[in-house]
Amino acid sequence: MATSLKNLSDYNSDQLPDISGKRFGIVVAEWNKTITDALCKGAYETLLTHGAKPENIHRNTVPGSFELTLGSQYMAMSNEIDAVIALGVVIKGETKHDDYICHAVAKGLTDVALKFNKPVIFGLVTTNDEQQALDRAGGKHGNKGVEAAVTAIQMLALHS
Ligand code: DLZ
Repeated sequence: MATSLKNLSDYNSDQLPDISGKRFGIVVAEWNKTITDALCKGAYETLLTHGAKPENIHRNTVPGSFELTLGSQYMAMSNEIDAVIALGVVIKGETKHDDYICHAVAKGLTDVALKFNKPVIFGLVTTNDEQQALDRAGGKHGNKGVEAAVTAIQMLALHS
């Protein structure tokens, strides 16, 4: 199979390729729902801004970030999805749960991407407290959902 590879650095957020025919899956964790909804809104609107059709953007929710891996696999295994964006917020607590979840999700999403040879974007916000998460979900540090969507578009452009 012939593959034309381009450099990721050929693209920036103002010069993204046409995605009008691309199909996206957004998987959103319900823990910290207000914040993950803001990430999802950022990702969804970014895809629309860059030409994706609303009917080509599919959204699924999963209970918590730990479930993002399997939720993403369900999306990635579909022939009707070209790229998956996984969104969650993990806030540090008194125990090491955050470490376990974040490592599992990072490894899991990597495995899904390689298994299905599709972009599966790691849109997990991992912070020490809720304010830091809000700052990254449309606050003073931007919106990681937007970044995740741009990354998905960039990755799709690498493999045409
Ligand atoms: C259990 C748990 C905890 C303590 N914290 C978070 C969190 O900050 N963010 C998140 O998305 N999910 C959390 N969860 C839930 C786990 O991701 C998972 O849903 C449960 O352990 C069930 O597998």
